Amino acid sequence: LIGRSWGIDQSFPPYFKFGAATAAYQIEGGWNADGKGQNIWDRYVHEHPRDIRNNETGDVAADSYHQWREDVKAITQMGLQTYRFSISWARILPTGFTNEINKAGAKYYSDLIDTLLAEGIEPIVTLFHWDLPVKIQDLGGWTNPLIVKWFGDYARVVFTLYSDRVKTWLTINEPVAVCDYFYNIKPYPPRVLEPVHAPYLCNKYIMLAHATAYRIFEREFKPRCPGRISLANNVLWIEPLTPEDKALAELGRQYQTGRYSHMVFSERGGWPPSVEKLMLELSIKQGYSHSRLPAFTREEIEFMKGTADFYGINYYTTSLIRPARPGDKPGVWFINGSPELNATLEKPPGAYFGASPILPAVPEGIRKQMKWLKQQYGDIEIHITENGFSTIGYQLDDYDRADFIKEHLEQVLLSIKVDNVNVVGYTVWSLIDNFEWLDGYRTKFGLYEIDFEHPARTRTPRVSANYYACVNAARSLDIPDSCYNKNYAAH
Ligand code: PNW
Repeated sequence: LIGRSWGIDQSFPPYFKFGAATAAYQIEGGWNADGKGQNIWDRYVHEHPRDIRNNETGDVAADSYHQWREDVKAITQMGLQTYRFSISWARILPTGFTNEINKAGAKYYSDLIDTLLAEGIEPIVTLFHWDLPVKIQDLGGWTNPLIVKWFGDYARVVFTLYSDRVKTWLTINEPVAVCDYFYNIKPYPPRVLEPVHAPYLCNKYIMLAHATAYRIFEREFKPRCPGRISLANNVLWIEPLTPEDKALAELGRQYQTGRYSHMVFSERGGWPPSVEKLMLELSIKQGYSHSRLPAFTREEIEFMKGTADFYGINYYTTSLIRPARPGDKPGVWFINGSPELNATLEKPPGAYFGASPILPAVPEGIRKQMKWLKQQYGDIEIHITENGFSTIGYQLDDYDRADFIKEHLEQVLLSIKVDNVNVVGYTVWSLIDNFEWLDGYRTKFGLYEIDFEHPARTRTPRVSANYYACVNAARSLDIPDSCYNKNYAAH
């Protein structure tokens, strides 16, 4: 069939997998259930309730710790092939360290995995989606080099528990958010405002931690339990505001994506050369005797090279870059700019907004980003690990979310069929409404609505769930208008 738009065949290749994604702290609740330890989000929402919209917390969230069978039902109703979820480090290791393994926590994920597999759904498991155990944070978190070993120890426990059944792994969700965002604004755990050194120390050790988990998996588990492992990078796509800003835009991409990819995916390894040079020159000018971007040893460079079996991307938005002008606010990188690049980011005209002011929708960006990744790192397999649209308040008629998914999947088809990019899967953010970090429960991302007033946290499919189920059943975007009806998935 020839599709209605773009003049290309609207069907997805047989190997392409549709799925949906969530993260532990955002859905589970059960924050102190059955011996779970505390993580930085547990501590933060209790100690600084006013920082979060309506003083909300993830104490109960969507209650997936108890209602997970309802999550599996939703995935089954839509007929999805994959479910991406994350494991709470402190639920498995209450102290953060391996001295104590919480049996109830281990069983929780084991039951979830077994039930998914019984329903024919492939689990995609993230080891870390921002919920660091408090003890590890108090010892310096991602700025302490020892975290590389500690994360490896945690990863080994998880691989031991589940690698017989889980075949796709993601180590870290959006290291650029963990390092560049959370150390740049005070009201975000770990509540350490230190944008000068912390982002770069974190950048080095989080990537070494990723590589360590990969090597442990490769050596100790892969031979008996084959599987694939990578990380999920947030790939804000960056375009020049004017033709003069072309070089700056490329530097911006290296700064955003290269700093979390080059050491793993490039042939040469290490930091992206342009960023390494920039940071060294800048640091010397600022009076430091070394670059603020910590160097890798030869050994570390070799150790990290090739530590991914595919590329995971979380794509939400595109920004335009230009040189900073007097009066521009010092940037929080990838939200509005960067003092290092002396650059400011602007929202592209024509972008359309959901509930989030920082994530306007720009569907073409996902295709451009993937083309760039192929050109930078070769013909690597790409899995879209997050892509989603926010709305406000209770409403099931989310035609805008269905359109958002359609417009992005159109771009994915163009990537596959025109650019010959090897995109193998797509997981929508998010399966269900959840705790949207500082925005509490106001901002909704779910294909399924959660009734947060109801103790059972009832799940109800939105129009977007029906639409997505239909696309998945047809394996095509060329589907009847009736797919926009309510209650399709329930049938
Ligand atoms: C993602 N940006 O973070 C996270 O992985 C999810 O946990 C979160 O719920 C979701 O986005 C929606 O916010 C992002 O500025 C943070 O481009 C920032 C950006 C993108 C994604």
